[in-house]
Amino acid sequence: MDYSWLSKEIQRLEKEAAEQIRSAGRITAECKNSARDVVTEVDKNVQLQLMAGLKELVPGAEFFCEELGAQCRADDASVFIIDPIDGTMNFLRGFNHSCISVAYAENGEIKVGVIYNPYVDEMFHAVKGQGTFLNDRRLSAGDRTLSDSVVCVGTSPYYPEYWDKSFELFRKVFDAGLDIRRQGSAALDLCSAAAGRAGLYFELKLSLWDFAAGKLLVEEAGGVVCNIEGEPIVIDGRKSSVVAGTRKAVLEFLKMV
Ligand code: LIP
Repeated sequence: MDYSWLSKEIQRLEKEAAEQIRSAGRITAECKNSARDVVTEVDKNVQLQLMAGLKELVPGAEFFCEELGAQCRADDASVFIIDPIDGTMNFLRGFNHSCISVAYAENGEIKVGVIYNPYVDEMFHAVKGQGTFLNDRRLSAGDRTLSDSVVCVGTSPYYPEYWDKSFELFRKVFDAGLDIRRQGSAALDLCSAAAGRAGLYFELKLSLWDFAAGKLLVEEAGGVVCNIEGEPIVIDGRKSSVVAGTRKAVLEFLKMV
């Protein structure tokens, strides 16, 4: 089945919903599990707007979303995986570096990934088997070695048990590569890897909605995505570590882990 039509419709819905991000005035937030883990009314309203539009596109599809309570199984027959605002803290504090991320999966296989950064009007999109695009330009992850790479890193801020290991690895990749970037949006970090801007990205614990769409973008751009053990990531709803980038950089990184 060709999912190009669905990708185009998701792009349309994300651009429409992004108006809420662009026009947000004074933003209030509530803490979820910690002061670091926040959600705003805009997150919730963007999610509601997306769900209403997506339901029309694929009747009967289920939803696995950051701001929903009860979740379906992410590997059900037909599932939209949504992060309404990835980089919520960036949004709340005005860093202008957040995005909307939607993936569509069937039986645990991601078929469509769409990530929109409204601040710079960058629409990253991929349909399985058809390549990755930034707006209308085809992307390649490239084949940089780690020593020739800028590395995006994530701090897993909601999981203190991962902080020591994360910062130990940050120093190792800083020494091995050109520099590191902590941008605050896993989905946009994966877009950076898909576009060849970053040769490597890793984060030791993420939710499925953070990486579902970006995983397809990197893979369709010729990059590789795995967990910190170097294993394939199973799309079943569980949280996971994520390592993504060029094959050379990922293999070099996994050796140092
Ligand atoms: C965030 C990610 C970020 C990660 C945070 C959080 P949110 O997503 O984009 O890279 O470090 O733990 O998952 O919560 O802003 O949608």
